[in-house]
Amino acid sequence: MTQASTLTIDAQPGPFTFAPAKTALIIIDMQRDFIEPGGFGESLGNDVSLLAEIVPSVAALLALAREQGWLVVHTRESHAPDLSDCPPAKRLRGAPNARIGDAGPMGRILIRGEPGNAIIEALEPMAGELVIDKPGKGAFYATRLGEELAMRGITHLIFAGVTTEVCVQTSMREANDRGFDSLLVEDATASYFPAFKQATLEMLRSQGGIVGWTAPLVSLMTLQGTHEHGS
Ligand code: TIU
Repeated sequence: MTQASTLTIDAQPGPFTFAPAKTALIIIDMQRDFIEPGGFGESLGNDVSLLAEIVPSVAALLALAREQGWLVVHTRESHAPDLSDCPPAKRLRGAPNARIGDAGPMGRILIRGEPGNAIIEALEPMAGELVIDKPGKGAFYATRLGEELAMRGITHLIFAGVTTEVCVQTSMREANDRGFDSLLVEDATASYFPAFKQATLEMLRSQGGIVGWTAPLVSLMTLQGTHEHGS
């Protein structure tokens, strides 16, 4: 298969140009803990239905990435069962119904290997895709993500997932400081707070793209079926 060396899509604050062979889709934390009732998101007092609404868009984006041959990376916010990678400041913050590590209806909250920590069924990772367990909000902090991307010569990142202003924004800012060009897919990300999502989209692309680009899914879907098949 041969591919166009670069592609350009409509985005804000301007066109986003990327080389498919050097691009990764990063799907942030589409795990049951955040999307389904009974997990970490709900324990913090949030209405999780707002997040479930984006599942079809993220699934369409994931299918496009697979068709186009982009590297696919799934992240999960998660901690070791002994909580050795969970700072007390994170566990003790606020007054949730259940804290990280406590038993919930989907197993221990935000703990690696528990049912609630799994990526939702509609977005299940395939063989060959990377799954990165991250103890922080950012996908680069205390993970092997930076090395995995460097090893593959990845320069451009397309972001989706939850929540827009917490783990997605933190990861995109970490990526920016590491020299990646990043684009956030507007309707493939969600927040428990719609106003925070909107503010995040605007701040990321402000000042000429101070953190990166944003685009609706339809901008990317124009690529569907466009890659060239050759020898
Ligand atoms: N609470 C919230 O909005 N988000 C998180 O705790 N983690 C992620 O964003 N994944």
